[in-house]
Parts: sequence; C-alpha cells; structure tokens
Amino acid sequence: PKEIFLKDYKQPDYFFDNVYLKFTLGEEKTIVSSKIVISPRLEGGSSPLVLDGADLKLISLHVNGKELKNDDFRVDSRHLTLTSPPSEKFTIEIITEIYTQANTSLEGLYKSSGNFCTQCEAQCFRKITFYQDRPDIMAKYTCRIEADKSLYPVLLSNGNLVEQGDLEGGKHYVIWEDPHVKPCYLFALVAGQLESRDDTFVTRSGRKVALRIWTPAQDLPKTAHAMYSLKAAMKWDEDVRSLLFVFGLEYDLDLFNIVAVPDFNLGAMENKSLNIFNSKFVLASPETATDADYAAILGAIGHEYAHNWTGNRVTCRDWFQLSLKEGLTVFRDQEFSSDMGSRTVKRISDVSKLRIYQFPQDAGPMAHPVRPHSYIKGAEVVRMYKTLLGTSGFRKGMDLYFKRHDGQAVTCEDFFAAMRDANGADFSNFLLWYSQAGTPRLKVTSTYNAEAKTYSLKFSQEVPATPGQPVKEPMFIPVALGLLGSTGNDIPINSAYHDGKLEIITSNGQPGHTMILRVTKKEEEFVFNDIPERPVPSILRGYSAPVRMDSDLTDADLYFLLANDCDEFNRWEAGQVLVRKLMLSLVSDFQQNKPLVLNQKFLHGVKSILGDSSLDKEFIAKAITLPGEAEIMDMMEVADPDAVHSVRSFIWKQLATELKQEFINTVKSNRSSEPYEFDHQNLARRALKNIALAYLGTLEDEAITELALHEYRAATNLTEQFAALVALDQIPGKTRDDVLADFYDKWQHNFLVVNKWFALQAMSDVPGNVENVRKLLNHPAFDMRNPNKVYSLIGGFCGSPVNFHSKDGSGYKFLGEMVVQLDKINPQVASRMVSAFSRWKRYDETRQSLAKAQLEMILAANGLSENVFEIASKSLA
Ligand code: DPP
Ligand code: ZN
Repeated sequence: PKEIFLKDYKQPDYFFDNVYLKFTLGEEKTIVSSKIVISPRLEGGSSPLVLDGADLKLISLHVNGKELKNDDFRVDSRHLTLTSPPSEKFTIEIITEIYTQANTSLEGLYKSSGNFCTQCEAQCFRKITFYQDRPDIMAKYTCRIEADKSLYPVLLSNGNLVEQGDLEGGKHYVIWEDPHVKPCYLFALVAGQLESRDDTFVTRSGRKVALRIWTPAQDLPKTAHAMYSLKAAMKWDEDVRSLLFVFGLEYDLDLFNIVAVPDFNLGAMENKSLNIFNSKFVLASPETATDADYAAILGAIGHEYAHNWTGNRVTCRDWFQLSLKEGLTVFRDQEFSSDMGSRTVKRISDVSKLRIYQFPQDAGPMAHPVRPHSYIKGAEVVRMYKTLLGTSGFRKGMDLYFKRHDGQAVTCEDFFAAMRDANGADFSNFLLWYSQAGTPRLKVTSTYNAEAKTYSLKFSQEVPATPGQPVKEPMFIPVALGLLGSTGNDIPINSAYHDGKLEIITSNGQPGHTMILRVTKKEEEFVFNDIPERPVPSILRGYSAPVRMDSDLTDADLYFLLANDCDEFNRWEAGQVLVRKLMLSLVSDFQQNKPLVLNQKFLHGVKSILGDSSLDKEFIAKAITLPGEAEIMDMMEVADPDAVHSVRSFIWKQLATELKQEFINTVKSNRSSEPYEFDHQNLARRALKNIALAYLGTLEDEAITELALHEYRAATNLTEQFAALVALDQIPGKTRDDVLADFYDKWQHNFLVVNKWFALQAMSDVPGNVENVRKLLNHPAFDMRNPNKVYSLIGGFCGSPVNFHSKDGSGYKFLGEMVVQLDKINPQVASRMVSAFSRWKRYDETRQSLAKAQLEMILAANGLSENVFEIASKSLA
C-alpha cells in the first residue's frame, strides 16, 4: 500500500449534497442502494470520479437514471471509477451487495450477537457502499431500512425518524433523516432485538430531548449509570456558570440514542445522534462493575457526547487532523470527569497514562507527531492553550472556532488560529507541537544569590530524534511555577527578568501564586528579584506540559514539596520522583547482586501519608501506589523486566511487612455496610481500603488470608470483592484456586465480569504462566472473535513483564502465534496486539533476538493485513 502524506492533500473534485441510502437487511446478504446528488467543484470540470470501496459486489450503476455501460466505469478491489461523469450537478445510483455474516473485522456493517450494527470510522464506510470515503465530504443523509420485523423489531439510524410502516412478508421499514451535514464516518445503523431505557433532557433553551439507551432486554437494569452519565454530560456541556470551565454548547436534535453492543473493536463511536458503544462502557451494576468501570463509563459517555460539537458539528478535513477532534474531545471529557469527581486524582490518572503509553511510544519506532493520530498527547496540547490563555481566554477561542467553522471540515491550524485571533495572542512556535514527534526533555537548574536576593532558574530543552525527524527545533513549553518559602507557602511574585527584560507573569487562576513561564528556546533563564530566602521551586504544576523533566531538586526539596505544595498534583509528583529514583537505584543494586534495602525515610513518608487524615483518601491511595513497571523500564538505558519486577515486588512486600498493622487498620476502618454509592466519598474510601488490601496480599500470612477471604465474602459490590480476589490471587495455592473457581462460578453468565477473571489470571506473575493462558484459550467462555476477551486474556498477558518477556521466549512465541491467528479474524485487534512487540529494541540482546524472530515470522505469514504489516515492518525497521 502507498503511504499517504499530509502535504498531498487535495480538495475533492466532487461534492456530495444529498445521500439517500436504502438497506435491505438479510441473513445471506444485505442489499445497499445509494443515491447521491453530486456537484462538481469546478464549473465545467469533468475529471474522473473515484469512489472508494472494499469487499463490495457491484450490482448496478446509474447516472441521472441511465444505466452505465462497461466503458464508462472501472471497478477493482478498491475503487469504482467513473471515467467521465457529467460536468453539472448529477445523480448517481449504486446498488451493491455486502455479506455481513462473513464480516469478522467488525468494520462497516456487521453482526454482533445477532443484531446488525456499524462502525465507519476511520475508513470503513467503504465496506458498506462505494463512496468518497473522506471526512471533507459532508452531506445530508436520508436512510431507509427494511428488515424482518420479528428478528429486527428495532431499526435505527442518525437524525429523526420520519416514517415507518409494515411491508409484505413479515417485513417492516423505517426512514431516518438527519438534518445536519456529516461525513460518512459518522453514519450509523442498528437493527435488532433491543429495548431501551428512556429519559428526557430539557436543554437550556427549552428543547426537549428524548434519550434512549438500547440493550438486549436483560441488560436494561444495568444502564442506569450510563443514563445518569449522559444527562450529566449534556448539562455540563451547555452550562454557563462562570466558576466552572464550561462551553455553553447545547444539543441540537430532539433524540439522542446510545446502543451497547458486545463486539466492538474500540471503546465507543460518536455517530451523529446514534452513539454505538462497546457494552463495557455502558453496562454497570454495583455487583458487576467496579468503581473504575463506573468512572470509565462516565468518561466515555462524556467523551462521545462531547463529540457532538467537537468532531461532528466541526469535523476533520482529513485523517491527519484526527487530533483536532480527538485531542480536543479527550481534553473536554477529562475536564468533565474532573468536575464530577476529584480534579487532582483525575489529572494524576491521565498523566500516568501518558507516561505508560505515550512516552514509550514517543521513544520507539512507532513515534509520530500529535498529527496524525495521538489522542492523549493531543489533549495535552489543547490543555496548554488553556494554561496559556486562562479559562476565559480559552472559552473565547472556542467560541470563535465554532463561529468560524460550524458545519465545516477543518485543520489543527484552524483551531490554532481561532485561539490566537480571539485573544490577540503570540504563540510563537506553538504549532510545532503538532508536527514534531518525541517527548521533549526539559532540564532545570537553579541558583540562589543570598546577597542580591535573586533566584534564577535556567531551562534547557532538547527533543530527541525520532524516525524520519533527525533534527528538532525547540518547543513552546508553558511552565507553571510556584516558589515555596520556608513556611511552605508560595512567595507572592508576579514578574521575572527573562533574557534581561522584566516580564509580568500572569497566573491564569492557578492555585497559590503560580506563574506561567513561556519557555521557547533551547536555553533560557528567568531571574526573580527580592527573594528573601532560597525557595523550593514547584515546577510544571498540574503537569503544565507533556515533557520529561530533570531538575536539580534534592531529596530534601522533594520531601518538602510532598508535604507542603499547594498544587496537589505536584505533591503527588514529588513523591513519584522520589520513588522513581529509589526504584532505579534498587534496580541497579539488584543487577549487581547487592542485597535490597528499603530507605527508611521513604518508609516514613508512606506511613505519614497513610496516616494523614487531612488528605483526601483517593489522593492517599494514588500517592502510596508505586509507579508501574512499564514506567520504570521506560527510564532505563536497557529495560530489565526481571529486575524491575523484583524491585517493585520487594518494595511492595517490605512496605506491607513494616506497615502491616496500619494497613489492617485501614482495611477495617474503611468498611461500610451502606448500599453502594458512586460518589466521591465512597469511592475514595474504597480506593484506600483496596490499596491497603493489595499491599497485605503479598504477605504469606494466614491471618491476612482470612482477612482477605472475609472481605471477599462480605463484599456487596464488585469493587471490593474483586480487590479481595486480587489480593488472594497473589499467593499460589489452594485458597487462590478455590476462590478463582468460586468467582467464575458466580459470574459465568456475565461476560464483562468473566473478562476481569481472564485478565487477572493472564497478568499473574506466577512463573510459567503462559501455559495457563494457553489453557484458558480453550475455556468455553473465551472467544477469539470478541475483542474484549482478546484484550483481557492475550492483552492482559502482554502486560505481565515477567511472563511476556520471559527469557525462554515462551511469551513472545505465544504472542506471535496469536497475532497470526487473530489477523485472519480481525486485523484491527491483531494490530493492537502486535504493538506489544514494537519496543523490542529496548531489551537485552537475548530478548531482542527472540522478539525479532517473532516479528519476522509474522511478516512471513500468508495474507497478512495492512494494519499488522505496517506495525510489524515499522517495528523491525
Ligand atoms: N472516534 C472514536 C471515539 O472518539 C474512536 N474511538 O471514541
Ligand atoms: Zn473520540
């Protein structure tokens, strides 16, 4: 396949005005008839019209009502080309057949548990009919669906239902009309035996919107939280209260549908007024979903709903602009979740994700800029606009963006220009965030001059080379900074000498006396005057830019920040810097066969946080959680999974041993017999209790096993029950086996819960666990065709550093085999799995050659998909 480049973008030669689709859904095949009103862009122009298509059988083709002859068009496996279409507005009518039953890729129109559904993003509408499958083709759609009435009583598409009725032979039909123009990737169709939970939402201006969440009847009781989340998201997005950071965006139709399907490649899809969700992000009850699931549902529904404006009303010109909608919408859902829960804890989780997923990718063969397709880093870029412009400046930019571009398909530069123009802002080289790959490294050194009472911070930055980008320019890095005096409070300052000039530095409503420094050069210095004592700097408050920072802060400084910083994110971060340093030094001890000894100061730090009743319990839980193994490996010259795993387990167990009584007390004092509530107070309580139990689970101690068993049996919700299971899972033996069997027995009919059971076993660090995982492939509850199951079992296994990276190569061999098998079923899922190999060069030579052999084996497989080929070959390059 030919690689496509951003610079090659060309406007389409033909615009589509109206699209009339007719689906005749059948068991053997589905017939799709598509009638499109087309306008040539240039008057009198008659370049060929090239339509995309994949796996389609062309039945007939008419232009302006006349059937086309063979000389007038060409059709091959990827395109239908009209060699010389009319030079004025014309109508084309295409009839195709598609074979939905054979579609295991879960792209285009497919079947999930007997129901029809669609997934068209990114370029999958072409699996439904021939079309200009690109987002800058925006048209109005009318969709007629015909199907058997008893098998498919519910027939849904985008927009408003305008007509329905019965047909001969037990069939019925519906007609949906979407008044808004949209690109084809937002088209959706659902047909099946579904029932809905109904509610209404009245928008700020009085529009009464019917809300429906569709599932098979038996799952309806599990949609209450999703409905709550949807109403909260609608309210949040249209809100105008000045204290909250909100957007003032109202919903624009009278109906909003969500459908939950069990087989879905991704999390969810924002199709206009007919969102389709992976059931994992809709279904929840206290007994079958954890707090993390509840939060993920809130976030996912918030995300897809937010797309109605950022993505649907204003969409991407081409797929290089994905971040235009995804970066912005991830940012918006992060803000929504922050307002619904703890802002600090949400920020901590999001930054951890960035460190675990994005930074390693930035440093590997798959490194790419925010454009074309980085979601999480794209959200960080949007966040930087807000940091620089403040809440009201950012809002002005958003308003201008919608004023200029509503109903259009635009670019990241258009978004940038709206932010800039609405504020008259100088953003210098900010656009580089979209085009330069790699994680910038920011070095900070400080000097205090007691005589002159000046304090200086010197910044230097470097962006590492990435594939195709050997040389980099300095980036625009907003650094949120506070200077703490010895009392622990911020020293009130609002100006600094920057390159010899006095600059006033605004705080944009950040906590304390936070200043926003604009660091834009390879090296630069900021000097603060009238500083009475050597301050402790709190740098990058709230993680104001997605960079890796090294500073000359001492351990004493870090402990001071941990105890005093008014920016809670940086309090957590100070603890993380300390523990990362500690872990890396223990890793080096381990590699040199030195005995491992836990730093007592660290132990006391953990103890004092655990006992600090002034802190939010959810924050405590985050603060005493060690960074993940992937995060530590990412900081090493040569990643050593065994050493990192041993060190992390050592610290974990040491803390459990030394703080056993404190952890036991934490478990006991955080029990509750009240019914489950998903509110901050309760989920914070459960988070703290569960982390304490997780620590205790490492101890081979009968009393602890009893305690964990008690928690397992007494639990009234999955959050606590599963945490007890995780604790018990750590020690191999009969208790572990019994309780795993009991759990399966209890939940075997709920596939979402069974997936957790798969994942837990897949991630186990029990030596030789690959054999157990292989056995589970044959478990009656497992199914290679269901992405969630694959992600739980095979994906879960790849997340276990010791077993996946086992030096005998058994883990790599397993994944290699799985990728080849999966690719034949579902290339998207296979390509997600093969990504686990992409960082193979980070490991030692033995592991490198084992992983390389698997990548070569995969590339040699017959009929490999483009998706897997791209990742495997780029990884090897
Ligand atoms: N556009 C989809 C979403 O935002 C892709 N996962 O969730
Ligand atoms: Zn999205």
